[in-house]
Order: sequence, then C-alpha cells, then structure tokens
Amino acid sequence: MEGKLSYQLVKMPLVTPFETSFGRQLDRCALIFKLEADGITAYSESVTDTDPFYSYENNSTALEIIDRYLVPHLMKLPVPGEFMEQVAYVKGHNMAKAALEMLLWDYHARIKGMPLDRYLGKSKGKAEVGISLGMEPIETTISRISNALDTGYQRIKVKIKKGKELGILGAIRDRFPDINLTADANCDYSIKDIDLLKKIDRFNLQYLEQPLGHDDLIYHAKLAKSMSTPICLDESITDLEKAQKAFEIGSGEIINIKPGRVGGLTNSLSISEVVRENGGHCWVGGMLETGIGRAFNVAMASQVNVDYAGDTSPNSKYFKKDVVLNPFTMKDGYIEANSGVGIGVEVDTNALSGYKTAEGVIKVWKM
Ligand code: OSB
Ligand code: MG
Repeated sequence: MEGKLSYQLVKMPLVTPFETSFGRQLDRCALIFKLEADGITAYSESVTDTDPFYSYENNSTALEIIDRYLVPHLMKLPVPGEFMEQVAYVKGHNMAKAALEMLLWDYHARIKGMPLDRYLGKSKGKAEVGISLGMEPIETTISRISNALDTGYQRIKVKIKKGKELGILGAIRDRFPDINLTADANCDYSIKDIDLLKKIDRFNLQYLEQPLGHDDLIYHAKLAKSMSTPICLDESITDLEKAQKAFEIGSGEIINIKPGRVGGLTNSLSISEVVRENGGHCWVGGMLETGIGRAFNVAMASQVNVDYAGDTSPNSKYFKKDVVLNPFTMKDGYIEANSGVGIGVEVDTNALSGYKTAEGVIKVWKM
C-alpha cells in the first residue's frame, strides 16, 4: 500500500465580498488536500480560512493538527467511521478531522465505483437550494434578493447583526411579504438582547440562525421558549451529543449541518438521524467552499433526511472561475448531485495552480 498526502493553499477572489457579523471577506483562502493511493486520486477541502473568526480553527491549525496527529491514521486508508474513532482522542479540531475524513469518503466511494451521494446512504439525487446573502446596504440586498428569486432560489437567508436587523428585515418584508426568508446572526447577540430579538418574530422568518454564543445551548433554549420564530443552530452544534442535548433542552428545532464543522460526513449523517428522530429539520450549510468542498456538501444535502433548502448555491455565486471543470448549476431551485464516482468533480489543475499561494507534501508512505 503506497500513498501520498499533499495540499495546496489557494486564494480565490469572491464574486461579491461576503460580510457577516464577524467580518467582511473578499477572498476564500482554501486548503485543498489530495490523496494518491493505489492508483486512486481523491480530493477534499478544509473549511477553515485564514482567520479563526467563525470558530477557533484556521488554516494553520488545521495543517498543524493534520501533520502531527491525524495523518498517521489516514495511512491505512480506513473507512471514514473508523478513522473518526481513531482520532477521537484529539479534542475538537473538527475541521482538520473533516478534511481527512472527507478524503476517505471520496477515496472509498471511488473504490466502490459509486457517486458519493449514493455511497453516503439514501439520496434524493438532488438538493434544494437557498442563498446566503452577506450584509450590504438595504437597496443592494433588495436587488440581490430580487435576482436570486428570478434565478429560482427556494429560500433567502440574510446576514444580520445587533442593530442591523429590524431595518433590513422590515425592508425585505415590505417588498417581498411571502418569500421563504431566514436570518443568520453568527452569534452577534447575547441573552440580554432578548427583547430586541423578540421583535424579529414580526417578520415571519422560517427560522433565526445562531443568534447567541458559538458554544451556547442553554440560553438558546431560553430564547427559543420566548420567541415564536424557530431557532436554527449552526456554530453551537459541533458533534452528535450537542445535537442530542439541543433537542433535549429545546435549544432549537433546526440544525444547519456543515460537514466541516462537525468533523465530516459520518457525524453529519448521525446528526441528521437525530434531527429526524426528534421531529426537527435540517439543511446543509456552507463555508464559501470551492467546487471541491461544495461537492461534499451537495452530496450531503441530497440525503433524504435533509428536508430544508441549504446554502449550497451553484459555484458561479462564489467564483468567476472555480477550480473544477464541471461546476454545479441550478435548475428550478435544485442542484443535482454529481453522477461521477466519488465527489464526481473534474479538478481543474491549471486553475488550482493559478490560485496557489503555498503547497506541500505532508506525507509519503509505503507499507
Ligand atoms: O454562518 O452559515 C454561516 C459563510 C462563512 C461562514 C459562516 C457562514 C457562511 C454562510 C455562507 O452563510 C454559506 C455559503 O454560501 O457557503
Ligand atoms: Mg450560519
């Protein structure tokens, strides 16, 4: 068994800057991993970026953890579930773990000759698509929404922050009274803001995403009981147990599943099971992934347990020129999962090289 794990760090300009409560992003700096073993080439992407603003991980910590602790467990090419058990002794660092776990999903799906969405379990073959819009002046947001609706998006999510919620949501509802609308605060509020947050009820959102602390469940439960708007958790759900606890104490009834945040697809699948057992809802989010990471998200978003429209927009929403030759396109508000084996993307190696800011070989092995 011979193998090689290498990475490329790419810096890709976004088509439109993306502003959330934690900052304005102009580029996506993605870590792309490549596994070559036994004649098979697999790819994955770490959802980390340069800064630890969404979570504590960033590209440097991911590389460090992979290099020092995770790669030894990749070398025997275990199935993803086994890999996750072997690396459980490393606390946290889910994004680093997910990068290798997803490499193994691509690798094993290729060995089986199956497209990833089918290898994962029960696929609908397609994913319902929504759009996540960064914070912009109100008029810009209104015109982006109008374009998105014309393009067929099934749900509109806008970013909000403290003091910048009632104005924007009111303007959107004045103009589009009936659309499927949600808002994502990325942890910008505290429980002291409960009276302000309750005012959001008047906008009839499908849900309010992650209003409170990134590791909070208790205050979300308190908030959920005092609002009519359902709460959706993103940052707070980092593993299966957190999802169970959230349902146990009523922190929210919807989960934004991001495979990177929860340590990969094994955990994403278990979380989606827990969601459905508890009568909740889930959808697949995104981290502005390149076409490589996006293919994993779309495969997950195509699973039958995923019942709400996600943030897995087509590649062209993010990049003028992506690093894959077969980008996703949206039709009637759906994206079809790739039908090729594994993640089914044709990696554009020239594009990757063009965007490359660093690269390295992490490990070469023979056993
Ligand atoms: O909170 O869902 C989020 C992007 C980066 C970090 C956090 C989030 C997001 C998005 C964009 O909302 C989702 C996407 O279109 O990839
Ligand atoms: Mg979010």
